[in-house]
Amino acid sequence: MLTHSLPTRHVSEFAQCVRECLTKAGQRELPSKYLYDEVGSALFEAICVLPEYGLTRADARLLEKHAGEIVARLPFPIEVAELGSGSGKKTRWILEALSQRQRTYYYPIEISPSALAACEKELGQIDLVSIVGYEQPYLEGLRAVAKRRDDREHLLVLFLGSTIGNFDRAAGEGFLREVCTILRTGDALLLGADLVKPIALLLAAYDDAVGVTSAFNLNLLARMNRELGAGFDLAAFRHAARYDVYERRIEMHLVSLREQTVAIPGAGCRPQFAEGETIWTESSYKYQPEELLEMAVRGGFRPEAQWVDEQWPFAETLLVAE
Ligand code: AVJ
Repeated sequence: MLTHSLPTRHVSEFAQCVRECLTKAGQRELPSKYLYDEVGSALFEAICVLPEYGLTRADARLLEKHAGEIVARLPFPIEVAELGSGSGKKTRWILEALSQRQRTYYYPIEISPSALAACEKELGQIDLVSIVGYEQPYLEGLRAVAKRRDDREHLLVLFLGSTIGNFDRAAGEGFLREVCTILRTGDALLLGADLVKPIALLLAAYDDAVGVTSAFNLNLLARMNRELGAGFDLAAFRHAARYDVYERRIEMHLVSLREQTVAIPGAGCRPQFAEGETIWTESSYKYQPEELLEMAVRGGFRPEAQWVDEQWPFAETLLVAE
């Protein structure tokens, strides 16, 4: 197994971002990608099996059910790149269907080294599938993958699990456009996105009874303690999931339970928090099925097909680069 990684950069980038995000006035906000250190990635895997969090199971169900049809609509030969592979479990169906037609290269692009390792373990044993992991940000990794293929090789990009929901709508569309510029005409993007559904279901999915999502969120404070020597008292913050009806998004916040000042030596700052003030740690935008098609068209793609899960509204949309 081969992994292309960029080792030392992350901690200092994290420190710099924490400093910028926590010292500015107004709503504090940390990018959600920092939730996924080794502990966070393990907690996210646990979230995926919670009864309240139907998203991952819906994604996997659709891929298992329609892998044959998805693969039948792709050009050949083709290589597969996945943006944010996570553990890679859901990807098995696509790779197995593809490998019945051709030897397949699979490039998981993932900033979490532990998730990348899990993915290599999960998918490394499939016949006729070769894995080359890229421990890089999505677009950098995708550019590297796109560059190494030969002229006749097409690319299927997987962007599953509603990771697109972490971008706001404009940025999500911009991201699709960026992906499209890296691709050749006829290359494909399979986009998995969570759909709007009753608010009570969404709130429960992001604030489960066992408290795994709360731990996932609070781990960001623990991570700052571990990596930046910060002095966060985890008992002085609580997890909150909110739904913004107008924006159609779930927000995760860490609410300060009292007025407090926290030293973060590794980031060179001492942010103050008023009682009730929050750090906004994640947005999860929810979509209408047609809206995904419109975004994709504006991003340079032609919609080829869309599948929606019946049990938990979630869409798999197959897009072709024009
Ligand atoms: C992996 C970004 C799709 O937004 O639903 C799960 C992350 N956050 N529970 C999501 C998450 C809280 C998840 N994504």
